[in-house]
Amino acid sequence: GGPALLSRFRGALVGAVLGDCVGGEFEGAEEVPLERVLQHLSALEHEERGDGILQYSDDTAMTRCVVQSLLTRGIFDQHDLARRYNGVPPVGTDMQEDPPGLAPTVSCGSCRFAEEYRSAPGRGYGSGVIQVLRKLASPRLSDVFQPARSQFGGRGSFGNGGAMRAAPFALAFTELAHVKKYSRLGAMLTHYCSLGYNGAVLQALAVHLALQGALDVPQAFINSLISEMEDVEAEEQAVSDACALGEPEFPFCSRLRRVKEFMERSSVSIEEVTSELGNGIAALHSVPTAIFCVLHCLEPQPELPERYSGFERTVTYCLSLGGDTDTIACMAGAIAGAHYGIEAVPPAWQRWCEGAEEAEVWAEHLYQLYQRSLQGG
Ligand code: R7I
Ligand code: MG
Ligand code: MG
Repeated sequence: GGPALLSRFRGALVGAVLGDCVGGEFEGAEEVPLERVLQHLSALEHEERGDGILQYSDDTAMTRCVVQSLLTRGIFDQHDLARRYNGVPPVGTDMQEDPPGLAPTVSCGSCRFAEEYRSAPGRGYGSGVIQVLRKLASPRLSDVFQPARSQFGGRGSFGNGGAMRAAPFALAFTELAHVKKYSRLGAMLTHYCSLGYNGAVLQALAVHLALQGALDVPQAFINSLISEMEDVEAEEQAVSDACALGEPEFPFCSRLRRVKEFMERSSVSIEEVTSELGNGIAALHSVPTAIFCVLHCLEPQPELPERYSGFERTVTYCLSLGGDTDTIACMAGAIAGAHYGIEAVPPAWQRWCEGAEEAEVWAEHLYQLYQRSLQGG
């Protein structure tokens, strides 16, 4: 039952891009009246828009690196991915040509990567991650994880930059163990702290489960996430990072349990969500929040327009939390898109969001890769 798998793939990637694009408007805002969010979104329904296209930020720029690396290499390749993050065309690849398996409409030329790199500050990258990206450009670098490891006094970043680009790992790998392993490594290239890369694992797991239709039974969905993360967070590094940063043991699990408590309540205020789950740039303060947004909006909300699809409700709710709105909406958009499918994603929004069309193409190619993998090829 539910949407076809290809529709879920398209929903996940287009959903992530739209969340990033529409969420950018409120990034960093402390309080966002719902009225303003609804105004911002209804402006997308007009044929003409004075403000023009909504541009994507680093969330999408880095997601596209993950997608293109996975598609070009057909496997996880940390060296290829590191170069893409940084904007340097991978060595030994003639980047004037499109990689095998990619439609010519997808621009993969070196100009495009360089463009991504040059526009880095304008795309709103985290202040720490820019240093990592610069170091990844060094031709003398042999250990691609070294720059990330040396961040923040040697502990690595706990920002949500690994999690915001984790969705494609759920679309490229059919097996749960692979989704966990590669989303972790993909994040570790910039986020070496377990509180950073485990956020990416959690986000990839949520998308993976949503693709299987697991959100049809919300309680089972959150229980699966908690039990998977109990495993992930039992790792020695996770235990010592949590202790060093003054977090409780199993920090993601404890936030997910809070999500579960919220699900059982008849009403939860925005203030409770932002103070207890968070809306900040740390992965711990945003990935469980994004998951909550999806779960909370599975049912119609009295304060939202009745005609809104579940996807629209989810993104609207994310924006109304304020804080790191582009990233929370990007992550929740990916999960919600995987659950509801592309049919729930409004075409009007897609028209005004940069990168939405390209995300459709990524989805189709990742779907083909996924199907080949299912068939054992
Ligand atoms: O995580 P990252 O890529 O940033 C992603 C965010 C998203 O909201 C994007 O939309 C964009 O706006 O930025 O970038 P990092 O620089 O690795 O981490 C983000 C910020 O988190 C850093 O600039 C720090 O302020 C903070 N931070 C830390 N602060 C102290 N100690 C991350 N890790 C640490 C830490 O270990
Ligand atoms: Mg951003
Ligand atoms: Mg952000």
